[in-house]
Amino acid sequence: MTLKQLGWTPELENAFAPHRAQGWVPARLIRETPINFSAFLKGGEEIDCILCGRLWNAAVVDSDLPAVGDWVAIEEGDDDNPHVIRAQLPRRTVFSRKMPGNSSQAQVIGANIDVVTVVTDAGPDYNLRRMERYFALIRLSGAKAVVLLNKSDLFTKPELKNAAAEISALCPEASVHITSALKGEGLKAIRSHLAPGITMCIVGSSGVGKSTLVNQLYGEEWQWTSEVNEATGKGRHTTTTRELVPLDGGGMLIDNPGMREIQMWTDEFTLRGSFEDVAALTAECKYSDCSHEKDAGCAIRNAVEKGTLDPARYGSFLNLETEIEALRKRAKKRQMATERWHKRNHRVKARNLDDRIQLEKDERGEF
Ligand SMILES: Nc1nc2c(ncn2[C@@H]2O[C@H](COP(=O)(O)OP(=O)(O)OP(=O)(O)O)[C@@H](O)[C@H]2O)c(=O)[nH]1
Ligand SMILES: [Mg+2]
Ligand SMILES: [Zn+2]
Repeated sequence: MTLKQLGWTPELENAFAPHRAQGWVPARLIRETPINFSAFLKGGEEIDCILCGRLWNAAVVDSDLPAVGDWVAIEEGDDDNPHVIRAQLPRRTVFSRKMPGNSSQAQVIGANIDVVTVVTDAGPDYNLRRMERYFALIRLSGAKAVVLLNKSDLFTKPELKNAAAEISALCPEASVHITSALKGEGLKAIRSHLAPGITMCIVGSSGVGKSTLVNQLYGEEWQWTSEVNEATGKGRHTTTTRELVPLDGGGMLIDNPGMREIQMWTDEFTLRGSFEDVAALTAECKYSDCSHEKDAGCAIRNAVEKGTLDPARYGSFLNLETEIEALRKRAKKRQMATERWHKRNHRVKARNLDDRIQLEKDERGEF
């Protein structure tokens, strides 16, 4: 496996020049655990590596830290010394979501992703509001969107066609395919988005068949899959770590654990992008500060009443605004806390002479 097959580009080669001068080698991260990382080197050799303290300290938020899909510079170790990640190369794209829970931080799902494939079905998992959120996050990432309506063996043709049409209407630029991972149907359509050097990140709720698809595309068992719980209709939460899988036919997949929570981690720009039609209506509201709720002459509410705007879509437009406002407040709070922490931390550090010398070296870019 060459670096190019792993997604290496001339831009990365340029960015890597100063690291090569240090004697470090490029590698792509394929797995992360709380204590270390795994990576592919040129030639496809798999190594375990740790992060150097300088990068750890320099990260202001978790999303600054290396993640699966990132390209890094490795100082190679030996029998007594571990391989160490010394630097991280700029990301071409990054697919993130808001971290689960109350944090306003972003969680990186995958770096340098070309295609994000959302797996769902035409039944229990089908949820257009959730799809809207996925599309907003994919737009923000810079990757291409693909949606799979999986488990087609369990649904009728009209059900599948109708679901595909509704999803396409939300995001016309997305490719929507009907698949059955169980029967190996629709694999060709998925493969059409893959090529040497291309990385596809596979996301979706638990039990929709992500790992089954990865196994089919890989050609043998790569990930364990679980039986569906007959009572709930959901698969057990089997995949626990995200992992980059290279395919023989070219391209790479990142299998992910099922996502229980896909929250907005986005900005106003992206929000407008996914609600352009609704946003265009706001210009016709009678009052410029219209809340689109009870105000008279609201063009959005009129559209709902006339039947030209889906009431559910109107609801999620209002919710997204509220969600983003809350996100902004939390982000600001966090920013202030981070600044305070930094000031305090630097004062403590500076009291110690050794640390001060190290700090100055760090600032000069020495290690
Ligand atoms: N009928 C049918 N069942 C499928 C299909 N694809 C997957 N399954 C079944 O759905 C269950 C869950 O599949 P997984 O591949 O483990 O699902 P997952 O998305 O990886 O789930 P997590 O790892 O928990 O996120 C398994 O029992 C699969 O056999 C399909 O196309 N049709
Ligand atoms: Mg899985
Ligand atoms: Zn209005």
